[in-house]
Amino acid sequence: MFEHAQRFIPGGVNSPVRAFRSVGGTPRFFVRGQDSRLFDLDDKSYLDYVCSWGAMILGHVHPEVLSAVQKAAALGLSFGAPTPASVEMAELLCLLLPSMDCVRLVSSGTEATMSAIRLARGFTGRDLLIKFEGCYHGHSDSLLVKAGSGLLTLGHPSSGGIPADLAKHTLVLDYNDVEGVEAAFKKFGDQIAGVIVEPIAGNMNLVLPGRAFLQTLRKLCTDYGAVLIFDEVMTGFRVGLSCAQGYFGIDPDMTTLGKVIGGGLPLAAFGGRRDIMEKVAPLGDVYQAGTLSGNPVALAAGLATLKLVQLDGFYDELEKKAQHLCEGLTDAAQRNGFAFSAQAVGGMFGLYFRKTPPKNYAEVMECDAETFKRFFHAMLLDGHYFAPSAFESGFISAAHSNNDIEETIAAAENFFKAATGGR
Ligand code: KE4
Repeated sequence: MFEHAQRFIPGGVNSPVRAFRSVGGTPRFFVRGQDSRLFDLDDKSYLDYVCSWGAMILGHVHPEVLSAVQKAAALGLSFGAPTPASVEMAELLCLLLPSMDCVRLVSSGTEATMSAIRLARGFTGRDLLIKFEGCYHGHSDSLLVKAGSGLLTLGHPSSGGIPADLAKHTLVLDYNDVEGVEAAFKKFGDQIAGVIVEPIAGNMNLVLPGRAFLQTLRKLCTDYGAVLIFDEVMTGFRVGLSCAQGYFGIDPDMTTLGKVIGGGLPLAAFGGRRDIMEKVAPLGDVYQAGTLSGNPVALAAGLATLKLVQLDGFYDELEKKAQHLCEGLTDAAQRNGFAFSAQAVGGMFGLYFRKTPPKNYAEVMECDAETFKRFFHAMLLDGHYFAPSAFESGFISAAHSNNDIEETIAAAENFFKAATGGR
């Protein structure tokens, strides 16, 4: 199937990470999901720790989500016009995230962050954007930029097709480097339109923000009139009901959301302070639009999902399971002499072939990616599907049972016991 796919789809995949390039081997083609499991073309089952990169927080084919989607679909798939459900979702997001006065719905995280950046530039009349090495915010042009050669030198394209003239308006700093951020604001302060950050980094594997990092971003953006954008596409309703901003008690000026809020269907959002959001067309001169924005069927999946995550104890339960997995894997690895660590926040986790969890991009790069590859394939063969990259976070759903997790820990134990050269 993979060979056949490559005849019609570049690399045989519709998103690069799915091609298994960083772990080698042949990607699995899934045909259905059920609760905590996925089933491939050969009907082999896998415990799913990717959860569609975080979206499937309730597990696959949750009956209440499925029935909401079926009901909505029977009433029409798309109207390209306002619907009551879009107002219900917008109101719910603003209720759950007090930092958001109003919000616009879009269809992907990339659209959300691309729009938020354009808005920050339109609102401030400035061009310069700050992002951090190792953070991923989707694939819009201003975000596919890597750090300049020296410290505080303006960015260069990290992808083909990005004009250097555009990339130079993005400054890439080190995640958790408080001094670096202070120096950047000192040097570029009144040119900075905004700072976009993953408040818990999940795209270089899971990296937690240092105590002062987010507070420093908040203070400097306030002092210099720059827009602080928390990209919570991954952390939003994944780490807790008040997202990462509630977890750390910091209000950004704007927030981007995705994944969980769509319950697996294409739904994302950008929102924030009213004075900023009022710059968006048709109120203001920052244009943004979308044929399927606020799609009624996607809204049905998202609203059904967000209803269920609000149930008492949902996130405590989820985090307990994620921590159980992390502790079990760490214990199995370390007892067999492997340099291994793991950590969980809410329903997302990081596994590292390194003695301690990395605190920044450079430390992430020290993880033993070769051993991760061996771990990944041994677990895949045994029916446990982790993200096919050492530099991605893992996810757990409410459908994962403790037995599922014990099964995964036992499989890992077998790998660590059998694998020679444990360090
Ligand atoms: P999408 O355009 O893929 O919906 O969202 C982009 C995005 C924006 N911001 C954050 C913090 C994200 O994590 C993402 C997407 N995350 C990746 C996982 N590393 C999606 C998987 C993929 O690219 O196929």
